[in-house]
Amino acid sequence: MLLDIDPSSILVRYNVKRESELSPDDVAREYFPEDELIRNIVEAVFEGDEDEVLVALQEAVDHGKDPIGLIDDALIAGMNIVSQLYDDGLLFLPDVIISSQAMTDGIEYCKKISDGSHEYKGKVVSFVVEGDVHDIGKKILTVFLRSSGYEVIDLGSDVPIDEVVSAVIDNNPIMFTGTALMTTTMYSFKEVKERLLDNGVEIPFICGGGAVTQDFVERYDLGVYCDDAAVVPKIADEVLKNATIEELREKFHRN
Ligand code: B12
Repeated sequence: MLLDIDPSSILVRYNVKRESELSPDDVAREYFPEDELIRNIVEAVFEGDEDEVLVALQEAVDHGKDPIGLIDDALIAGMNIVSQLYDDGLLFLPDVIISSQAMTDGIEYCKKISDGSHEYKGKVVSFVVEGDVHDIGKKILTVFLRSSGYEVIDLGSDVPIDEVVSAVIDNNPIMFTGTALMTTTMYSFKEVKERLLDNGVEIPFICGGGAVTQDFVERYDLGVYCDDAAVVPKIADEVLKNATIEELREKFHRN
């Protein structure tokens, strides 16, 4: 009875045959955007081609695209495709590192060519939690804040709790931001918050990054959650208008 079964039809039925024929490039192409100027940047990030990223960015800017807008629309879009394919097991860590470097170079370039002649509206401290090196999201939010006229004291990644607490106390910012990409590291947020409250600091603590959820952040005082770095300047604008932490949660948290 078993001998009557054609194995190749089983592979087709369960899509194994087709999937194994698709290369990462084939899969990525399905995610590339239609706008050619944006697509060239996305593709260059995907390929991890630092030189081509800069060439494609300049071309897009020459055609009227806003350099800061390109961070979200093209550079992050390219990195998101890489992250997706990594999660799906189609790319490996070296691919991710090469693409993230190309994206970071692109962000620096956008920062350089955009008009940075703002007056500071206020000061913000940013950091990635202790034990966590994932700093791409933090770099992005720093660029957005700076390009919106905020002075950012960027403490970097894998920042010890003591250092965060001292920096917030010493710099007296309007708010501070924390990034965590790992479920094991995000608990540092709570300790940072407790140490600051012990020191009488009660400013908004904006938290985000892959592992962090709104549910987690809502459970501690000062915490305001957001999943999009581009929204952080809008939160800062509200803080300048004296919005309370409850009002920030109401405005920026999802129902
Ligand atoms: C790139 C990457 C790396 C790079 C990091 C390079 C760098 N300089 O950042 C390298 C290769 C070094 C790395 C190392 C490791 N990684 Co890694 N990595 C990733 C990967 C593929 C992409 C992360 C990323 O940069 N995404 C793009 C950015 C733009 O997204 P983002 O940071 O989340 O930011 C967005 C939002 O969250 C938000 N945001 C970010 N910060 C903030 C802050 C505020 C205030 C706000 C409002 C918003 C906000 O804004 C951004 C969008 O606008 C993820 C998988 C994934 N799909 O996420 C794994 C991932 C995060 N890594 C993981 C792990 C486990 C590791 C390693 C332990 C090694 C390993 N076995 O893979 C080490 C950790 C070393 C350490 N101690 O930190 C796990 C974490 C699992 C978990 N939930 O705990 C993930 C999820 C992979 C996985 N599926 O297992 N990694």
